[in-house]
Formats: sequence, C-alpha cells, structure tokens
Amino acid sequence: MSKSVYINGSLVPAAEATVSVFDHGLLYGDGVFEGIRVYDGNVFLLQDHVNRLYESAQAIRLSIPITNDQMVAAVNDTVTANQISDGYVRLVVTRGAGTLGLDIRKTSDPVVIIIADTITLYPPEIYENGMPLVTASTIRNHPGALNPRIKSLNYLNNILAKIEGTDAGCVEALMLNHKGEVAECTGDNVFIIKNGLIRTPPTDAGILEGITRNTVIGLAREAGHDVRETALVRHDIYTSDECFLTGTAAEVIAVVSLDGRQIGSGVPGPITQDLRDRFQLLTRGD
Ligand code: PXG
Repeated sequence: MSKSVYINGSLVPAAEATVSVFDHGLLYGDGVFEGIRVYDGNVFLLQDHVNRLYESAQAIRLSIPITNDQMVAAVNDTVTANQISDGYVRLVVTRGAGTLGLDIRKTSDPVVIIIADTITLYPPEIYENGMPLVTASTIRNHPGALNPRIKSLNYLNNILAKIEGTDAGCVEALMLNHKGEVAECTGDNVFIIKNGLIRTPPTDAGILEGITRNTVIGLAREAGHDVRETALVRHDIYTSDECFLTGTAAEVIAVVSLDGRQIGSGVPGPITQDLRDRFQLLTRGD
C-alpha cells in the first residue's frame, strides 16, 4: 500500500507531499511539531498532543489555519488511510513560504503536515539491561532565548547533545540547564527515585513538559508513590536508587549509569519496572 500524507487539507501520495524551499520551517526552523504513538489503532493521548501543538504555535505567534477539532479529525483520518495500527504520527506546522528574511509578515499561509508511519524504538536489550547515559557539554536552551516548553522545529540544541551521546556510545544524553541543574535528555524527560521518593525536574528547569512525563507522574501517584517536581543536580542522579526516562518513543526506560557512575544496583530497579508495566497496561492493555 502506498503511503499517503496529509498536507494542507488533503491526503496525497507521500511523493507529492512537498513544501517550498522558501518555507520558513526549512529556512529558519520556524514552526512546531508533535510526535505521537498509535497503539492498537488508537492515537495515544491525541488531544494532549494537539493541545501542546497549539500552545507551542501560540508561543511563536504562529496561527494554525485549522481548528483544534479539525486537527484531531485530520490525524485520525491520516492514521486510518495508512492502516497504521501500531506506529507513529508526526504532526508538523511550518510558518509557510516567504521571502528570504525573518519577517513573519512576509510569509504565506502556514503548512500543516501529518505523517503516519512506523516507529523505530530503542533496541530491546536496552529495556532489559537499562541504559548508560552521559552528560552532554551542550546545555539546554536558556528559557529566555528559546523556551524548551516550545516544541519547535529548531532541534539543533538537542541534536548537538545527541551527537555527544552517540560519540560516547549512548543512545541518549543528559542535558543540564543554564544553572547547571538537570534539565532533561535530548528527547526524553528524567526521573530519579531515592528512598521511595520519586523526583523529576519542574517545567521551570527549562524542559519540555512531556506528555509521557505527566502520564507517568499520574500513574505513580495512583500507585501510592510520592512524586515531587524539584530541581535536581547530577549528584542526585549519581546517588539515586533508580533513574528512568520517559518519552513518546521510549515510554519508560531505566537508566543504569551516568558518566560512568553506576546507579543503584546497576540494573533496572523495581519501581521503574512497575511503572513501565503500568504504562504498558495503559497503552496496550497487557
Ligand atoms: N524532551 C524533549 C526535548 C522531547 O523532544 C520529550 C522530552 C518527551 O516528551 P513526550 O511528550 O514525548 O513524553 C521529548 C519528546 C522524534 C521524537 O522523533 C521526539 C520526541 C517525541 C517523539 C518523537 O524526535 N520528543
């Protein structure tokens, strides 16, 4: 079956879904996006992702040309048209084509793109054994420069940190904020557990407010855990009993070392495993 992509109101064959070389999304990273999972034909937490997309757009003064409800319907239609039962949706809104200059008034209408595809996950061994992590020297964007709460098309900050992780043989990298505190990873949020208390950096640490993060906070509280959003430094991770990451692609994944320091017993911990099981139950019902 050939793939079809939604672009500006219609579903077209993938090869015909094109944008202008003058699109400010390409020229300047001027746009916003979302990555969403499809489990068993259901687009997981679609409304939350669409809401975050509109908030990101609002923050960069990008007016999305369709309503929130139309966006939800368009995502579902694209998933159905591509017969995706387990996969991934990429929602992109660019500023649109314009002149060679930064002025947003000189751009035409924004372009809305929805791609439904398969997803590449971390290798299963990393889920079984846990993930080693390194701290990148690239710090997370200063919130006063480009707020990490905006899921913008400009991901160079994350890409530079990811390169450092890859160079060190890691699939993720930890990013600190401008104050030297723990922010997040390049595409995942961070949690630690110490003496049963679960902690994760607050949104004002300069992070994306992850939808998986918020879901896992809810699941952990339901399970009777105390979860606090507090500033963390690397020492807190080095000395934690358990550490894990959350994200749309990763779901819940254990971290077993940071910068060569073993975390806890060096294997995925029991609370992490329980939260992973609860998350899987929520998404897949098994
Ligand atoms: N931090 C950052 C910087 C992210 O980009 C997360 C945390 C986790 O957020 P969610 O809402 O997913 O729990 C992200 C998410 C991709 C891709 O293809 C990236 C993300 C999600 C899905 C796909 O690069 N980033």
